[in-house]
Amino acid sequence: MIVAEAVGRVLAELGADTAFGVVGSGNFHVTNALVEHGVRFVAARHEGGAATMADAYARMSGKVGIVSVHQGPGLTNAMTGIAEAAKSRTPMIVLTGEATDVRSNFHIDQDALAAAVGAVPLRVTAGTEAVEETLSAYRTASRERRTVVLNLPLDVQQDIVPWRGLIGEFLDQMVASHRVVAGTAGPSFSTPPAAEIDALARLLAESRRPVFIAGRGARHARAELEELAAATGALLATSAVAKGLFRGSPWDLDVSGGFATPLAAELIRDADLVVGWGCALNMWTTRHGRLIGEHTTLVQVDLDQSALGVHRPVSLGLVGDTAATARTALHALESTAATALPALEPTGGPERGYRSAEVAGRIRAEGRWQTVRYDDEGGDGLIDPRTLTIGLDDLLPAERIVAVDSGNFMGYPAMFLDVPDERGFCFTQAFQSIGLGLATAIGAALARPDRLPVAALGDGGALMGVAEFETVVRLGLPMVVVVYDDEAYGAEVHHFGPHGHPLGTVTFPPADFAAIATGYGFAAVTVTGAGDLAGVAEWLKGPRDRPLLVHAKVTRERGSWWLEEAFKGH
Ligand SMILES: Cc1ncc(C[n+]2csc(CCOP(=O)(O)OP(=O)(O)O)c2C)c(N)n1
Ligand SMILES: [Mg+2]
Repeated sequence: MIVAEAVGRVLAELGADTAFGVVGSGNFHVTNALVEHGVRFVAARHEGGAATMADAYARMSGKVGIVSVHQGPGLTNAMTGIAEAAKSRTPMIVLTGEATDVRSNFHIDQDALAAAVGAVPLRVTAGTEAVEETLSAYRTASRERRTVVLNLPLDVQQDIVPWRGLIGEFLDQMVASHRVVAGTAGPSFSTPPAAEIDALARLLAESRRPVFIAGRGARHARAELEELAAATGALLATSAVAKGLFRGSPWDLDVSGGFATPLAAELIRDADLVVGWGCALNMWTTRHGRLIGEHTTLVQVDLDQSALGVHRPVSLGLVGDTAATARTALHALESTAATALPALEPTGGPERGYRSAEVAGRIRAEGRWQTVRYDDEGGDGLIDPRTLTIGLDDLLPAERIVAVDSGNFMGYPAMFLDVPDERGFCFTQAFQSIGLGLATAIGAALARPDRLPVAALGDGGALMGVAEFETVVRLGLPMVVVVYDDEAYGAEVHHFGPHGHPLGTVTFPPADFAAIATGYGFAAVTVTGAGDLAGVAEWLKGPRDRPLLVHAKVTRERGSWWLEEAFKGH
């Protein structure tokens, strides 16, 4: 067996079931080896799409994402998606050919490229090392939640791997022992030291108005966090990437930060204790700190010591797995006599901590954007994006998986489209790149074929990622792609327009998205008013054998208010 085949086989044996890529000569053999050993290969039309699809697939399936690209330009094309994955700590392996001969047109410093965006550059160096080096790449990706660029030098790819030789059996055993950890890319189950657990339990026991904010590192910890929150009377919120985690709980405030409802913002600001669980507590989640009250005690639980206190100073930082830490803290609270912690307040009926009948009633009445009043500004052939999104929310089945691109429009789908749980929302925006939304929806759709995939894009992001329109059609995905079309890079228009700057570089003539999509094989509906949504209802009733593009011509007078929040971050 040659190196390229061995790498593919090892990854397949470790449990990789889907890989995304664009095949050239430098990754031809490794990709075919993946396929031969049972991995589904999804051909993207641009490597940027492939990397983002794998990232989204990993986020929504819990598996390690696998990407396969050609050396040089194949890798450079994939870089934006790799940067997003690396910043988000997505466990992912990018298999790439590598031209090590400096005289090759394809030669670039691929290690430097990977390192520059926070990915881990690794390499297969020889036939005798190929299995161990591939296992090592997998370990780094899955256990350390890193995005790995695994270089496969062209001259090494043909080396013979002594798989069936003297050490063949040993290698088989090694693969088998790694497979135990391979199926899931989950975190380890470490807990903080007992003294820190006691300190957390004490703060919880003393708090009158605790709020939990769960981030990506807590997406596996719903049950544990809900139990601890119930015992301490905490309200529940998430960062944008964990949206949906507490769906169905009467104490769910939905997303904290720029997308928070006025009620959620008020309740979080009034908390006396905020605990961030696997959540960076960054400028988005805290609205540049404004959601953290002056007298609020801030606590952070994270697997990584280095994540603690980075964005906001915390009174207490605990290193541990979020589920295990919550469970241990609950035990500590329940055995207060043994641990000399203050006893929890007596329950006094259902009321405890922040959980009063009044708060429950307000969450029921005002806890969702759909119920927040607004003045519809549509007319003259343009639909208000809020009316559009609420209309879609009513029509689309609840079992959906929503992916959102970046831009001025992005809050509308993030705020007004409900999702069934944390695997119903895929938000690849750690790098704030536009153009990733459609590929995100494709990766998410393949991870959750039981759900209707919805891609929400701006006109700019849609055209940047347009190559993957063909992929959606070819894969037969029953996807709804919504284009919020303001004929502009609206984010720039609304940021610079009010200051009188010329806007010719960021505005465009009308583009006929319905015609563009139809050319790729989509069904299409153009929406200029709420009545046009009947076309969406009709498509939903039909066989859904072609994806649907909803070309929404949206109002454009004003920027969305979360946009100014975004520009504060630059
Ligand atoms: C790859 C990349 N290029 C440029 C930008 C800067 N940028 C941020 S939002 C935006 C406009 C996006 O336009 P569109 O998709 O139509 O959404 P809109 O803002 O109009 O709602 C641009 C160009 C970016 N974030 N990422
Ligand atoms: Mg636009």
